[in-house]
Amino acid sequence: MINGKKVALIFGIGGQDGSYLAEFLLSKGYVVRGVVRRASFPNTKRIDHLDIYDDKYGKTPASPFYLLYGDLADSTSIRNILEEILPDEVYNLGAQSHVGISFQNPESTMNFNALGPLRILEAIKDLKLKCKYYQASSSEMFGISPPPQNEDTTMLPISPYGIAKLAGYHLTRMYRKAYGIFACNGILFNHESPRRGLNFVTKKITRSIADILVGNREKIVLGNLDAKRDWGFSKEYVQAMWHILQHDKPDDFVVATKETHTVREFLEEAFNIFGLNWKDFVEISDNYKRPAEVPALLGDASKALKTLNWEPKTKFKDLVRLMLAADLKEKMQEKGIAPMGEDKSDEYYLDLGKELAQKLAGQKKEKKVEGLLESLEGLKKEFSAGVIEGIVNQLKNG
Ligand code: NAP
Ligand code: F7E
Repeated sequence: MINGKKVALIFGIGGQDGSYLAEFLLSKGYVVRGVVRRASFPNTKRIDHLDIYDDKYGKTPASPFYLLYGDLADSTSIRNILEEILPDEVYNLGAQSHVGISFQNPESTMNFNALGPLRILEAIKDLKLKCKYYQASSSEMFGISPPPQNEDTTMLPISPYGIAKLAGYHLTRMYRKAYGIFACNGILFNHESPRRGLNFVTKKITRSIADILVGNREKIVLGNLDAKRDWGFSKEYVQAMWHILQHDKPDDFVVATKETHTVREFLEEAFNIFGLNWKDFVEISDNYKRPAEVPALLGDASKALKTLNWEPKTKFKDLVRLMLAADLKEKMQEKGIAPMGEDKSDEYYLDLGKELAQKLAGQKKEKKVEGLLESLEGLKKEFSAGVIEGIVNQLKNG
């Protein structure tokens, strides 16, 4: 505690969830400290707006917010930070979070995602800290177990990411049971937002549609469209993380919307808003297919609803719209199509997008007609050349 305020320490604060969680905890009056790793190019874009505190207070106990350098692969940094900050709540959101890439980088994924939580928990134990611990566990741990999935579903992961997360999940439970640490798992199903990393499928789709509509690109290249995912809104899911640590006893909770859709349905929903057919814009490449794939996720979050009184409000259709509006806003402002500033509604950008889509459909039609006319010209030439050749041959043969 600092001046009667709870202190939260967030690993992975620069990520999608970390940035929303930091804002949420600050709004609740917490003192927030975040761990970022050194990068050769800024990795704090999502939290730079919180720098206001740095200018005012510096890295002093009085500061509501500041960042420290650390790495989940570096036990020394983790221990030093825990000892210096003496947090009331630790949120471990740091991870190599891309499932596809975990097949290419399995060792570092295991290091950060499995040994990372081990290093934090071991330090909490050794330092005899009285803090609560949140572990960012994942629906990817369910693997090939058929839906719906809840806290009692067998976990059969099939990716290095899922296996590493399952180790983190069990370590969290083990430190709870063996050492009495208030350690909890949030088993979160996919959750997205305008701040989602660019190479996750939802963001890749909404960002590409915005790019297509403003004329930056023509196609989206994707992998498997048949996988089913339960997609929620990150800004709401970080609130569930907090509720999990406020419960009177440490426990594990599924956090999900109880709605599932294929990637194809996401495409349909998004393109339909603009009256466009996704098939005209999507190409499939094996480059984006995984060696093994979780086929279907559908979370049953009844326990969180009953115990924590937590419920998601933003469902699939709203999520698609809010992500599209955010990407359209950014791309339209970049291109000078929409005015700068924050005061326009999502509908404003979606409506502008519909106008651009109509133009695009008109251009596509024109191009198609031009193409057809060109082919007709070609045919005409070939046909007359053929006829002429026939006549010449007939003349030659008497
Ligand atoms: P994200 O945007 O990829 O954020 C992950 C964060 O972890 C980034 O700030 C990253 O820093 C940091 N990080 C990676 N390796 C690190 C290391 N070695 N040391 C210190 N920090 C490191 O992921 P997210 O969507 O916010 O997800 C948050 C957590 O929830 C992750 O653990 C993820 O696996 C888990 N999760 C996510 C979902 C989902 O659908 N979003 C669902 C279930 C569970 P850099 O910017 O430097 O890379
Ligand atoms: O893929 C398919 C892909 O990478 C979703 C992470 O937050 O949620 C996330 O993992 C689906 C998969 O998310 C492309 O094969 C098709 O079936 O957006 P994603 P994910 O793998 O479900 C879990 C719960 C986490 O814990 C993770 O941290 O979409 N897909 N084409 C594609 N996926 C990507 N990324 N790119 C494509 O081009």
